[in-house]
Amino acid sequence: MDIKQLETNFDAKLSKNENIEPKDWMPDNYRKHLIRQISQHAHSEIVGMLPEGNWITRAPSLRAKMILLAKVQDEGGHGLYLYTASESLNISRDDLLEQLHTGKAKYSSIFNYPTLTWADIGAIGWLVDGAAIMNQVMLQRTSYGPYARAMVRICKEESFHQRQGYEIMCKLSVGTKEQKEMAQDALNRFWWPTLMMFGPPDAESSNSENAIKWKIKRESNDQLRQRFVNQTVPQAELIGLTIPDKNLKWNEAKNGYDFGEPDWTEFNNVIHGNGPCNKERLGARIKAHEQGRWVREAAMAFAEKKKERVAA
Ligand code: FAQ
Repeated sequence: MDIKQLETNFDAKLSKNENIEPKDWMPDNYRKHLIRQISQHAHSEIVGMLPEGNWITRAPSLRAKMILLAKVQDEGGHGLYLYTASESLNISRDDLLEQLHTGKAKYSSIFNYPTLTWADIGAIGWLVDGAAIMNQVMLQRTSYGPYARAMVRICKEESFHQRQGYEIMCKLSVGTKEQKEMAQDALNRFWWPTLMMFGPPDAESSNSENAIKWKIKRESNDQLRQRFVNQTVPQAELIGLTIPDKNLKWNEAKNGYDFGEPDWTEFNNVIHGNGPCNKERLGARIKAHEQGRWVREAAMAFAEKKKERVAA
């Protein structure tokens, strides 16, 4: 089949909303775009384990500790589904991790902020997982089959994570004066970085045009950000917390909130390696990778021996 025919078949599948599968022909730029997005998503999941993992030993009760432990393990699992989906595009796990460790590949900006108090664990579950779900619900219908299927399972688990975080915030809000202040302080620090998770404004989003054309993304960064604000403001009001935005105001005409502009200079600094915890996060990942080397080598040696035994 000549290239024109292959392109026509690819476009026809997209227009019928059929998934593209690993063995299907796909344009090179579609493949590269997916490797970039899916692997950055995978990196976000495993780097995202770090700020929360930091609180496992300090959780305020056994129940809270078990829930947090399960959540952090889930994030590790999400990373694995997503690395596997990336590998189906003909790139090795070693290459993907190399890109993370050398700073060539990004991961979500949000994980470069510190978790200073237990309320931050509530804020991460409520806001960060809430934003992640808002973005990922549409990705269940993304055009690449292995990514779409991974997202179905991930979304189910993220919903539990979001409730876990909101429950922490609810409890703190009806606790002592200090506990309520702690919850408000976590909201103050995590609100704007959470809005940045959706990416730059549409007019500056260099990848969006192709992502929408190829049905990788189904909605734009600004549309999702708006929906997240609309959903989250009433949740904050319900538990007596205040969104730290002077410009937040219900707009009847658009049936949604008007809200302030995140600090995009801060966002650009964070995604280019200069956020509060970038060096610490990357350092921790590289150290974990080095410390796990003997496990990978032992597993490979075992697999080789098994192959030899089967062949003999
Ligand atoms: N952080 O042209 P766009 C989670 C980069 S999972 C860092 O708009 P695009 C679970 C972008 O890569 C959270 N970089 O890009 C969890 C691009 O640079 P590049 C992760 C960002 O791809 C919860 C440049 O800016 N979720 O939280 C960010 O169309 C709790 C221009 O941007 C996903 O990855 C950012 N926030 O839209 C785990 C979802 N925003 O690559 C533990 C899948 C933008 O050209 C605990 N990804 N950039 O060098 C997506 O939906 C998209 O990739 C966006 C960005 C929306 C993130």
